Amino acid sequence: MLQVHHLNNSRSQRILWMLEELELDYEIVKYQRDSQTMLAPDSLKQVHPLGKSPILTDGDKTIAESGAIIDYLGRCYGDGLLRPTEAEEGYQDYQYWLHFAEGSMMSPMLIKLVLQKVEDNAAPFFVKFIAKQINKKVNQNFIHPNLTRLFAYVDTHLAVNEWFAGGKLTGADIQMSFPLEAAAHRGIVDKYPAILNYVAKIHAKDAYKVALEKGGEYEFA
Ligand SMILES: N[C@@H](CCC(=O)N[C@@H](CS)C(=O)NCC(=O)O)C(=O)O
Repeated sequence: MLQVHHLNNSRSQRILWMLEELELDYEIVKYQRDSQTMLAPDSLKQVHPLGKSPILTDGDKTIAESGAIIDYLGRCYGDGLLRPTEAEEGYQDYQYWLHFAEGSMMSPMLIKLVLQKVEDNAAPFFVKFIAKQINKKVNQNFIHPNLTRLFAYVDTHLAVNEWFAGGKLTGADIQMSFPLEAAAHRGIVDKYPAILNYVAKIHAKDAYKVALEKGGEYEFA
């Protein structure tokens, strides 16, 4: 039986969506973030040494990294769905966006989030003041220009393509859902109508809704 080691409010929500799209039987093992640190509980390290979610187990196989899990499910269980073959149009785009989500999109978003948390939690006043100045400079010189370029690029792609790869829903869409949902939730893509439409479109899908109900707490939907 396929098992998803699922952390609340996390990237593993997209694995549940993928499994629902493929109409597969699976079991969810739920983990709860620490409310202060937001880290996963140590018990997740017993499943995989890094203790990050998602993790998929399939018999004696343990697979981590959401992109690798999505590709594995498409390859082993897709039966022609959600993963173009090498011969099909869209294969290269599928690979590209599957890697782009974590490889290019998530890093500046995470740096932005971490710096903001450092600023918010800094004390006393003069330390907070310094943290604010550092945050402002890094945002101005690095994060903002990078995110603007990345979002504009994604928005341009979505303005002329219904899905990320090959004209139909693939695992690349599922992988891209998390950074785009997180960005929409934080209000940092309000200037990008194609991204906002896309997020609304995936949220309207039946399989997405079922996954959401099964996964529980997920603040980005
Ligand atoms: N690139 C990895 C990232 C995994 C990751 O960082 N997961 C987060 C959840 S969104 C996590 O487990 N955080 C809890 C922790 O680091 O303890 C993937 O896409 O699977």
